[in-house]
Amino acid sequence: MKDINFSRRDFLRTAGAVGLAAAFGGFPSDIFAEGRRLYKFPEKTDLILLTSRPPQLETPLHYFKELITPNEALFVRWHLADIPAYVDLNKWRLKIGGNADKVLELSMDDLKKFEKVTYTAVIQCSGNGRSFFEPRVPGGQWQNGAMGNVTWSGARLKDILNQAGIRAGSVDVVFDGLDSGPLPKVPDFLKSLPVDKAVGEDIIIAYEMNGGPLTMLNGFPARLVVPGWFATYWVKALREITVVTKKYEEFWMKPAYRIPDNPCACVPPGSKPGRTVPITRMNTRSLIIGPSNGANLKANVPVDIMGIAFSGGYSIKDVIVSVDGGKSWGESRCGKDMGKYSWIQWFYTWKPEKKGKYILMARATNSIGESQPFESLWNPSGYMWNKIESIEVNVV
Ligand SMILES: Nc1nc2c(c(=O)[nH]1)N[C@H]1C(S)=C(S)[C@@H](COP(=O)(O)O)O[C@H]1N2
Ligand SMILES: [Mo]
Repeated sequence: MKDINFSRRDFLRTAGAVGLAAAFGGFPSDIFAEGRRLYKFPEKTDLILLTSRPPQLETPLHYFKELITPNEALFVRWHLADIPAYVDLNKWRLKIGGNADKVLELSMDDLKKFEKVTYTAVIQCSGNGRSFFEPRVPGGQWQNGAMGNVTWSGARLKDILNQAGIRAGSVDVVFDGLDSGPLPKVPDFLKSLPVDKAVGEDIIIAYEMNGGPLTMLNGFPARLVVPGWFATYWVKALREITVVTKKYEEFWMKPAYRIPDNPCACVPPGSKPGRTVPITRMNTRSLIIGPSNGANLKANVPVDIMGIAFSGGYSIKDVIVSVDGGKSWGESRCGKDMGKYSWIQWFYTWKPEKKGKYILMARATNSIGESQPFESLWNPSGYMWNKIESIEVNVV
């Protein structure tokens, strides 16, 4: 691996020169994971760097051996270069307005007066796994680390909207964060939910992740959590919520973050879809976390194959495992059930008898029968990757 000529001292000098914005630059570490150099950003551990401005950081796979992803290891994805580097809670207010009876301006203390709801939910970028699509698609070339499993706490969005009093004729609820882009070139990152979805029981404005405050890069002081749905809706560093009477279709809802409007959300590789709809619920996925791809195992020694599985708000029914490239399958044992939005760990004990190369595969099915395809379902944005993953190990 060629070393890039960039010391920490150089970095700090560069950071000083470009001012405050660079407070959120990272610096390169000497650690590599999966052949990629890791970078260290404020409040985060060494993560895989996709871009630094805006920060896009991927979690190395070995963190997924844990049921819960630590705050410092959770992936980071921002779209716009100007992201908040500091928020003064004495001044920060979450404004709720639009087609409502009253305008609310909630401080953090106000937010904490609403009933506190806690659950564990997978957060996953729509483009997780994008780098595996063939033919390649443009966008962040994520491998499998644009996801994590986090215990979130916060106030129900429904309770807050009820306090504001949604008026008749409301259609969408629009969410805005503290980040901004170089307007008018890049539109502000605004996302919307249909009103019916927004008042759902489980949607929260989270002010805690894993029992602590949100890290700056993961949306301090508060973010939307839409469990079961892709993270594009989980607007970070919330500033304003607006109830609107027309379908909201600005840039980040249309044309961005849309999938082909058909049951597979796919089109023939290389082609363009006719009709599209906003991406919403996550599909079913499983991953093999251990042993790692390319590992050497010993013949006649039992090994616990371990992985994770999750789906968009429906529990995992089973995860089947193959150690012969998909010819035969056996059922794995699932670990502790942390609820329908969490991932579940699975285990499969295998004693390879003969030396040689083996292809290991895992396939999850959720409680409503949704599973994973043997061939990838292509779409031009590289969303919803959930092809059955396979890894190769050597028995020596
Ligand atoms: N304010 C704001 N919120 C945002 C985004 C953003 O660019 N700005 N990106 C969204 C997308 S696409 C993803 S994948 C998640 C990433 O959340 P994380 O950085 O906490 O992992 O944040 C979502 N919320
Ligand atoms: Mo994303």
